[in-house]
Amino acid sequence: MNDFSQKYAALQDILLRDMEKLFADDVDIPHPLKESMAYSLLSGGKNMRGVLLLSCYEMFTGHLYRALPYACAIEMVHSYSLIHDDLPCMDADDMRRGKPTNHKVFGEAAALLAGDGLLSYAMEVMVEHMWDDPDCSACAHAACQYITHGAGVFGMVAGQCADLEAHKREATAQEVNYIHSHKTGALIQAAACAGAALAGAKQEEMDAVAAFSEELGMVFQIVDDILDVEGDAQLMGKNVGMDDKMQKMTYPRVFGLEQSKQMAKEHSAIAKQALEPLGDRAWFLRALVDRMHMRKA
Ligand code: GRG
Repeated sequence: MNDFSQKYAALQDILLRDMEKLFADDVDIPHPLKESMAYSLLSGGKNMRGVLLLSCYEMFTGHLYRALPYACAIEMVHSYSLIHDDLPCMDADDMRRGKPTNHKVFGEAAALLAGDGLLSYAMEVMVEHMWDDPDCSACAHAACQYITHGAGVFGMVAGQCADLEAHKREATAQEVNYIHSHKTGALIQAAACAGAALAGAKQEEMDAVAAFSEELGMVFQIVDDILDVEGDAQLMGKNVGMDDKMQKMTYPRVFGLEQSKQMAKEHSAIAKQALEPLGDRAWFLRALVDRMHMRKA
């Protein structure tokens, strides 16, 4: 295992242990809500957004101390979005992360509530920790604001809405960029910026993190679209070819497969360039760009 993989696994492990605590035996969430929330949150995803938040925080502070509740929160928001996205009224997917989707196991109503529960639990966890460090409550407030903004009607929810609307007609390149930068990019950028803001990063540092993470979001989504065309369903743990079946507005559909691959390469290079002002401290983020670019799942 190289330094990057070791570091990623270590951060993911710390995050998973913290997320498990949110569903400990003494946490009073009624059955089957608790089981269905935990099923999706702890079901073997990459936890990229949580790891990104932690690594951006650690890059400026050298520790993880205050970042964990926010990393848990962003993973809960991500998990809710996947549960809702898989519902029959949206993408109607039956497999995710190699397992049946939430509504296939718990039923549609329970899955809807599991998503609602994860979103509201995420807000509660962030607000509860807002005053952990009274000297930097402004940092916690900013982190919370990045996450809520990225998740909601100016970010992911707006992107999902535009995505559903775009099925009805041919979309332009501008529209596909809007959809993906909001549906996927907004939460990825929120994770990075929340981590940096919580750490009290200076304005120039925030600018570098924001520029990098915007590009990382693009890389992530373009690769996601490419994998839906030529990825391995077994490796990905979900059905492939779904975008085409549902006539989704994807990069390969609008730009073609080869140009999409070229675009992923270009955005990776710009993402790494944006990290230059941060010097060696950003080694993990540079490697993360490569890993997300080359990923197979
Ligand atoms: C329902 C409000 C609402 C939003 C849904 C996230 C989303 C918006 C839709 C998911 C559709 C999709 C597959 C988008 C592509 C990018 C993406 C979010 C992929 C899944 O993220 P990963 O690969 O998942 O990080 P894991 O399983 O690793 O957590």
